[in-house]
Amino acid sequence: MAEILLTGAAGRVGRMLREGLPAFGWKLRCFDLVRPQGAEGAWGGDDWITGDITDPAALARATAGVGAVIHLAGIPSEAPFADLLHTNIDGTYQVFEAAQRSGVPRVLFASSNHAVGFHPRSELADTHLRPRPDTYYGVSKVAGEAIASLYADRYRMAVASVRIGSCEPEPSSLRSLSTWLSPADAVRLFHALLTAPDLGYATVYGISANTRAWWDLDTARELGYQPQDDAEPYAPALLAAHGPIDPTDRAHRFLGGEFTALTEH
Ligand code: 15L
Repeated sequence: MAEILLTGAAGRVGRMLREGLPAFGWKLRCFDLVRPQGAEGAWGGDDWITGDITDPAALARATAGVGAVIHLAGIPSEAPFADLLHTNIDGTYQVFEAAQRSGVPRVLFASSNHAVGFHPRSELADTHLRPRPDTYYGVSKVAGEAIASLYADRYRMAVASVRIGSCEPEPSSLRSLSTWLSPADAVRLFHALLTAPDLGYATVYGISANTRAWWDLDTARELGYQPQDDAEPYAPALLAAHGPIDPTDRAHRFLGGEFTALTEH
């Protein structure tokens, strides 16, 4: 199998994919601002490139010869607009541009549920929801999805925008009973998207097979994703600690939960 470039490899989701994707046969090349302690052994030498996600020269080196890019790098929550413009929007443009110049045929972009976070949570949301960001962070993910779509159409690259829910070891809130993406399912989802034969351009939600899911997994399943986890076994303990669920609370009224109340200037 070809080597895969993982940007944002030092981050939370990056670490999960670093730990899980090799078991599916993938060889990883990692990219981040820093090389985390403990990553020296398995990720020594040329397998870990340190650099800024907006640096075309570093990205040219990082994308040379890889079979696909998983682009996770970015600021993961609300921040001043200028910072998001630099790291998330320009960074995503630079990654797609470097991938295109290096002839990389497939790029998987880590978008977020916060691209559509201001939609009220009424029924199971499909992947055709219009962008409705809940934060400047959400705006940066909408922009990233637009860049991803452009590169798919203009250069015929296989591209997916993955609107990740709450990717954490265990569901940590009542909201994440609906939005959880287990680490093992995250690995299954990215593996499916790396291997899907007719990807074209796809938008998918990144969650586990949660009984209380708010987002439709049909598109992801059609592309080969077979989630194995469900947040439901964690419900009794979470409900005992925080419950019962109040549907008028923003955490449950909007897809983006409490992000809809964040402001940052
Ligand atoms: C995200 O996009 C964030 O990166 C993550 O930290 C969580 O807040 C997640 O969304 C979520 O909605 O739970």
